[in-house]
Amino acid sequence: METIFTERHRLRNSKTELFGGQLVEPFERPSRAEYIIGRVREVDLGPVSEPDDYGMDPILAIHDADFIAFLQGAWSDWQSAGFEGEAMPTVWPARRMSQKIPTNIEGRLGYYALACETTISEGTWEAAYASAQVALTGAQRLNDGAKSVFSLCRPPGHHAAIDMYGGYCFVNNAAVAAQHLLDTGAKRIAILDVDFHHGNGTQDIFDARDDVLFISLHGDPMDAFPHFLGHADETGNGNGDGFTINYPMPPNTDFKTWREALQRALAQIADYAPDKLIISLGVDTFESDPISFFKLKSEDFTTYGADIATLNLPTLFVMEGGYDIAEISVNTINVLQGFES
Ligand code: SP5
Ligand code: ZN
Repeated sequence: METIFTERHRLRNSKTELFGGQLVEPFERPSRAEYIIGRVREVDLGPVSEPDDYGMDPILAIHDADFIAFLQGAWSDWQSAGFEGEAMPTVWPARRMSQKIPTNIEGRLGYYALACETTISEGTWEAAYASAQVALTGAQRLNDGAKSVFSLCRPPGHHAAIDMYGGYCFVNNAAVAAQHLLDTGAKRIAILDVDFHHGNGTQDIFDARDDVLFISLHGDPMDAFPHFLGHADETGNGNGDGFTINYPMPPNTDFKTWREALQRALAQIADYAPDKLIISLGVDTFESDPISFFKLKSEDFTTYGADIATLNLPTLFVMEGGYDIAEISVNTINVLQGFES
């Protein structure tokens, strides 16, 4: 399997995350991608290629233009305001307040953030842009006839909504890739999100559409981030009614239970008969992930990679989360090797 990767991910190197009331080293850090690309090379998964540059249009096909302009200017605006630390919101347009977009950077941060653990730092936009190009290049490889591709995206994307960032995500890489496939001939795309966290951004983007089936397996939002989306009764709206499917699961869910949800999801994808499949691949379902609560073991990742392959669809794997530094590379590559076995 070919891997698409760029060192430009290192431009996302924030120093702080708000966690437990303290500023800590971010869980989403450059070494994540270095471990994964190291394992890709160690097991000789296949060639590693640089992304091509598809420009801004595919990003603006998914995200609100003012939101993208905000991301592009946020670090500079924050510095101009004279702040010493990294950019983070402290106020939100909460219930019954005005939804007018402020001009001031502190107001704009609150307007566009869905969470404040994720700071914006120098290079964040440049890395997010490059990460989207990694996803786009992988999607185009499927168009060119590849059976499967691994887009080693960093920063991740599935929490990024039409006009919101957070959860370590800025641009929704999987959604940008899906739209590219639709704009280049596909009629239907399925996105299966196996990251521990609900893919609220992807759900938001395709909520009212029937040309993308979105299915997510995740920690129940009653207990897990992002807390405010991902319930089982969210099934899509308008034309999209029935094309969003959520499988929230409780703390300590083991592989047997998780795999039952996966098998149901795979049957639903087969019924939908998409032209291509995108996997939002987070490995934070691992039993010792530091911020999650599922109990998958390393060998389970191989098993479910093989399960996904039974769909026999052209498949793009887009990297999302996974934070147990020592094990994420093994678990990620286990999925890809299981798929190819
Ligand atoms: C892409 C992705 O996986 N993003 C996840 C972002 C989660 N950020 C908030 C984490 C809050 C975790 N609280 C867990 C407490 C564990 N005891
Ligand atoms: Zn996650």
